[in-house]
Amino acid sequence: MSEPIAVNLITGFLGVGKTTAIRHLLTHRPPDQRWAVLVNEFGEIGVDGALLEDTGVTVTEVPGGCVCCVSSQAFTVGLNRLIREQRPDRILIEPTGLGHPAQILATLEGPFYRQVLDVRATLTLLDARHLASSRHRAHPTWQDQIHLADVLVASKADLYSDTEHEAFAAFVATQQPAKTRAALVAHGRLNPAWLDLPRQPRQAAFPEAHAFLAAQSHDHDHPHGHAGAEHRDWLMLEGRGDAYLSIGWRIGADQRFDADRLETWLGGLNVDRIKGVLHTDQGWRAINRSDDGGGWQPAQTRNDSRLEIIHHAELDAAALDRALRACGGPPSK
Ligand SMILES: Nc1nc2c(ncn2[C@@H]2O[C@H](COP(=O)(O)OP(=O)(O)OP(=O)(O)O)[C@@H](O)[C@H]2O)c(=O)[nH]1
Ligand SMILES: [Mg+2]
Repeated sequence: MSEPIAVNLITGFLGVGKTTAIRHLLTHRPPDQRWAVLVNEFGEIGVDGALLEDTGVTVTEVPGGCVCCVSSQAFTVGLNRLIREQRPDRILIEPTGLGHPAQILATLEGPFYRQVLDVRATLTLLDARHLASSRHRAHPTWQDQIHLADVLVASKADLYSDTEHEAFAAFVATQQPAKTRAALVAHGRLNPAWLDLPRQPRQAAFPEAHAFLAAQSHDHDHPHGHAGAEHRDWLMLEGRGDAYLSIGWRIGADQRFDADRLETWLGGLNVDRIKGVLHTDQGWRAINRSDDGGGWQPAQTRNDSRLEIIHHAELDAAALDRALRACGGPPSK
């Protein structure tokens, strides 16, 4: 029988730097090993796969909310296919930043995968600036992700003040049981050796988190749990869950946007998260913006444009769709 496949969860709240960290870890994979990535995105469209496209590593996407409450079947189908087709030596799993990782761990460690997977340390990224934010600290998902961490990483450490460094150290000292490792990391430069640390068994500390998410994720429960306008070359999908809202588009590549107009429009939007890869009059361009800003980068040619907007309050989908169309898309019907 072949060796079990090493698996790690790279978890943490929305926009905290998980995909950036995975990109870094992938560049440190041993040359004789095949690694694969499974991403479960909150948004219905899925952009992280496109953002990792140039790494040369196969990325399987399971879009549409938190896999635990929602599409655990989509998750296992994606995982099984990945195992069968890729036969990887290691799988890095990025659960949605608005997801509850306990159920994923329970699935991975359950009887079905016992012979196949070797679940190692869970690496949780935390933005130490959120330690002072009651909206984050009170969020059951935020708490649960940290509780399940074996390695707790304060990400984006290049942006911290001394106070935030101290707040992280004090927070780490309160953790029970103590974390296997804790570290401040800038630009996703996680130590690849952490991936081989063992996973400490931990019960989900917050059963109420699951109940909260199940209630909040109601719209995702249904296989078509989204409102959307579907045309062949212009698909818009809305998702809702965990007290957040997402609006995403998938658009045929023959649609070319005006890069300057896109930049002005998205630059003026006051939302938690924007990410996308779009075909523009200045070529393929990627945007990945969280609280800290984050600009445009050149991207590889693809066969569709993708954009996701995520926010913790209501979004006007029709107005956003009109605004995107005004950046060079077809007029609304
Ligand atoms: N300054 C700084 N920016 C970072 C760092 N890590 C990530 N970012 C930026 O933060 C934004 C979000 O990074 P991602 O890696 O996409 O975050 P994520 O956790 O995968 O986001 P979701 O999958 O949407 O939850 C991007 O604009 C990154 O460039 C860091 O260490 N320092
Ligand atoms: Mg990501």
